[in-house]
Amino acid sequence: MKTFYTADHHLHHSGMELSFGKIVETFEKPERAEIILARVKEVGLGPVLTPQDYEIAPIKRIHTPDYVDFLKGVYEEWRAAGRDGEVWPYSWRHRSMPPIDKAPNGLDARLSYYSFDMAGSITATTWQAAKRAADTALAGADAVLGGERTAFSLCRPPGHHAGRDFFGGYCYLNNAAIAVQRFRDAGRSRVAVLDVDYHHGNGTQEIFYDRADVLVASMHGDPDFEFPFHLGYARERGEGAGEGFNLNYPLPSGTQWPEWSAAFEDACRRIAAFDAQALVVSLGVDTYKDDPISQFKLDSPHFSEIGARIAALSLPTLFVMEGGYAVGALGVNAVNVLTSFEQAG
Ligand code: OKP
Ligand code: ZN
Repeated sequence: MKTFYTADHHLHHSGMELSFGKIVETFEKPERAEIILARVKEVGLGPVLTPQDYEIAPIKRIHTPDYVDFLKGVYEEWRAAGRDGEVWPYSWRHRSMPPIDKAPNGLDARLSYYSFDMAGSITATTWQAAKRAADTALAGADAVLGGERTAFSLCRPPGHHAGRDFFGGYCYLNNAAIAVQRFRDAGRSRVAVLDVDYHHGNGTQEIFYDRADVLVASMHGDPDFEFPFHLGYARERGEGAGEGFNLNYPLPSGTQWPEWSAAFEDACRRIAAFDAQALVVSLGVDTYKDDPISQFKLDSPHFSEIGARIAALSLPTLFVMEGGYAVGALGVNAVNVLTSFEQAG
């Protein structure tokens, strides 16, 4: 299996985050990608390749032009306003306030408009890193389109919380969604997304919610207690033409393998019935028992089972890296999915 990776991910590093009342080193740190890369090399998964520069067009197939311009330029605006440090939003539209239909003018107001939380900041080079993560996803999609059975896009920062015009949850560009659209634009008529990250992929859901050509299935911590909250309930099944093409499996805190794998099995069967021509896996391994920000109880061998079950779908499959914060086991867990997928070939 080819791995796509670029050291440009180092260009994004929010120094800190606010976690349960304490300012701590961010969990979404550059070391994460290096640990996974080291494990890819250790097991000899296959060649590690640098993605080309795809420029902006494939990103604008998913994200709005105004959002892309904002993300590219906001750090310079921040500096021009006489501020240093990192760009942080800090306040959002509450349900007691009217819905917003266009971007406000002020810098902080626009920061609020184009985000939903302050999990991560925007640094001087965040745009470049996010852009290269999107390139990494696109290169993986192109490898699969070129005839590879599978590929691994070792993206960082992750993407599944980013929507058409917003960042949040450590995510800036939705790498998996950008790859999905690449498959669609190359003529694959139906594409499935299987999001196994611990958190609900609210961005991916929003992007494809009204579309019947992309089936999105996600197992995650119930939004009644877990981030990103408010979205990810089972009742959200898609709208308009997309009705029935969004599948959520919210699960309780403490979920173990039997319950997780039952939901996963149901999702796999629904994907098989969808008759997809490509599969994009949003590969988060923060379902691991020792993950510092998550509440599920999967163990390292379970990630091998996940890979084998995905292989049994017999679909051209792109793995796009999302979350996973237990740095001690992160490489093993992520690569367990990939090696078992290959062995189950
Ligand atoms: C991104 B991905 C801990 C709260 C963390 C943000 C979680 C983002 C997860 N202090 N909140 O889905 O792994
Ligand atoms: Zn996650």
